[in-house]
Order: sequence, then structure tokens, then C-alpha cells
Amino acid sequence: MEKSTTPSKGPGSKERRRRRSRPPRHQMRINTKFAPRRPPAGQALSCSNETTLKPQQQLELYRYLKLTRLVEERLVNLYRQTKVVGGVFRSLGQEATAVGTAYALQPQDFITPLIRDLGAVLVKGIRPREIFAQYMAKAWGPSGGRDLNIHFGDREKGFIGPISHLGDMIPVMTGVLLAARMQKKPIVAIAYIGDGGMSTGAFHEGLNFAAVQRLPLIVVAEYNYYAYSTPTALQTAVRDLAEKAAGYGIPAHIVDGNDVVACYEVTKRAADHARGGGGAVLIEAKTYRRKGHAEHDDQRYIPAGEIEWWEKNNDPVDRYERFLLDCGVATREKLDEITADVMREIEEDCEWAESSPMPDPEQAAYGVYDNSIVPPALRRSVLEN
Ligand SMILES: Cc1ncc(C[n+]2csc(CCOP(=O)(O)OP(=O)(O)O)c2C)c(N)n1
Ligand SMILES: [Mg+2]
Repeated sequence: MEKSTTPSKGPGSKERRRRRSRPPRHQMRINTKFAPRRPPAGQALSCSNETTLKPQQQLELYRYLKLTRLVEERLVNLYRQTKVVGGVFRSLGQEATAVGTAYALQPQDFITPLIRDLGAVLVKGIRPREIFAQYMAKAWGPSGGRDLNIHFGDREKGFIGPISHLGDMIPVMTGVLLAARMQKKPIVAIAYIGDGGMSTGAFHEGLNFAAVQRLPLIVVAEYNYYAYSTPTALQTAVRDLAEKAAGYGIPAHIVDGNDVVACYEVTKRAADHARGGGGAVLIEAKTYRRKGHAEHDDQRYIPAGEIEWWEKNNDPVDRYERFLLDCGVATREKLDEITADVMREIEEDCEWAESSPMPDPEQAAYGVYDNSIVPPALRRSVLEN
């Protein structure tokens, strides 16, 4: 028998329930529980002491923070030796945001990072050797020299490679999550975005759609004071990026982006909310970009003393070391041991990447087009042997 084609009289009961379960207006406020706070006079900044992380996990977090910082330092060395193709983009001073947020995900969950989210990529299981080979455009790198820096992906590891156009990864990740819902895969995802990227049309359209569909998308908005040389106040009229969530009817958090524990805790809550069917969440991480847009940028547009203030008073690695030592999770010797181990890994991986050949020029024709329908111009000379 054929299925009834009677037109629907409106949303089904499941849809009605979903609509009714939307939070009332007054609940759509910004949660500031883990927002930046001033320490009591005379005390240096540490991290949130409200944590569900076990000591072993706390040490692992430290390892990722140091790994991120030291991989980037090595990239700068390689750049100065002219071995890097293209630019080097640092996350100096804001490593805790990428590391802490990504650490709150489960292995099956997805991320799509931006240039300042190397820490999230490493947490997702990408090895430093892949990063070095990719930056040097080597044949053994993940894109085989076709693209640079973190413009590659690894779907097995839940890492969707970003494209350059700011904002566009929000609708892409929304699509990934819609597909996962149709395949009944219970994943959540983080899409990272900068204060500048949030001013694009793609950001708005993507987040609006994710919110309407109640997709488990966590947008991590990195307020780091600048987009290239433009201060945030010159390109958005809101004070806090989190205010934008109200326009989509989704909850928002403001977190201290230089407190790795707070970043973890906020994202854990957002992921639980999203996984439980609550829909999209916006997390604004307050942090600071201590280097220029890329290594070539001399930062002449930055007010005198600003970078030095952040370096001295609000460095995420210093803060986390203070926290681990104060609460007795680690001794100085333990931290040194972890750092030495990270340096060993970087040494080994960098050597591996440097020993890789450059790609064969012909390889440029592969992995781009469907090679069964190669353009005639390339057919004989390149692809037929
Ligand atoms: C749609 C679009 N416009 C402009 C650019 C060029 N661009 C690349 S990064 C960047 C600054 C991004 O600033 P922000 O989003 O704050 O991220 P941050 O660099 O601070 O991490 C710009 C303008 C781009 N990639 N895409
Ligand atoms: Mg920015």
C-alpha cells in the first residue's frame, strides 16, 4: 500500500516538544562563572580551582600547553632559517584557549581550528612532525606540499581542515553536524573563530542555521584584541562577543582564555549541553595575541607597554605552572621532566620532517582533480605513467 500523502497539519509532536523545550528568554543570559577575575591585591594570577580534572589529566594538559608553545618556537627558528614556505602564525599568550577547550572533547568529536589553534590540533592527536613537514611544504607532510601551516585535515581524528575564508567554517561544521545527526552519530564539534572572523556574513548564516536546527555546535570565539592590526572595538559595536549569542537564541559563556582549567570546564559544560540535545553554544574566550598577525608583522600599531604587561602578568603557561605547584599536583622537577620530554619529541620530529624530500612537481596534478577525468593537457605528460 502506498504511504498517505495527506499534507501535514503542522509540526509533528516531536517537533512541537522540541520547540516547547526552548529556554525562556530570561535564561538566555551570559554565564560569567569562569570569566577573567582580578586576583586579590599582591597576588599573581593562577587558574580556577574548581575543577573535575584528575591529576594525571592536569599533567597532560601541561604537556599540551608546553608542546604548543615549543613547537611554535621551533617553527620560528625554521622560518628564520628560510626553511618555512609562507608565514608563521603564533598563538603566543593564548595557547590555553585552544588546548583547554579541545581537551574537553571526546575522541569521536570534531574540531575546525584557525591559524591560532595549533594547540587544539595537537590535542586531537596530530603529531609535531606533521606540523613541521606541512609548514616546510615537504612531501611527507599531510598535504604533500599542496598547502601550508594548519591547512590540512584528518577526518579519522575529527579534524576538519580550515579554509582561509574567515567565517566559512561555521556553516561547514554545521553541515558536518547535520550529516552526523542524519547518520545517528552522537558527536559534538568546536568551530574556532576570531573577533574579526565573527564580523562576516558566513559566521552569521552558519550560526543561525546551527541554532535553529539545535545542532551540537560549540563556537569558541577568541577575543584577542586584534584582527591583523584592527583593534576589536573598531570592528564590532558589542563590548563582549558573547552578546551576539542573543541574536541566535543560544546560551553563551565568557571564559578567561588564559586559564586552561577554566577553558576546559566551560567547554565540558557546553559539550554536555550540546550532546544532551540543548543545541549550539557560544563561548567567548578573553585572551591576548602577543605576537603580530604573523612573523613578518612588526606590531608598530600596538600601544607601548601592552604586550609586556600581558607577558609579565597574564601568561597562560606561567599561570598554570603556578596553579600546579600551589595545589601540589606537580613539583618543579616534574614540570621540568615533562618539558624535557616535549623537547625530545620536537627534536626527533623536526629531524624527521627536515629529512623529507620536497614533493615531485607532477604530484601537483594529483589529489586535486578526479584523476579518472584528467584535463587533456595534463593527460599524457603527467598522469599516464
Ligand atoms: C573573509 C575574509 N576576509 C579577510 C581575510 C584575511 N584575514 C586573514 S586572518 C585575518 C584577521 C583575522 O582576525 P581574527 O578573526 O580576529 O583572528 P586572529 O588572527 O586574531 O586570531 C584577516 C583579515 C580572510 N582570510 N577571510
Ligand atoms: Mg583577533
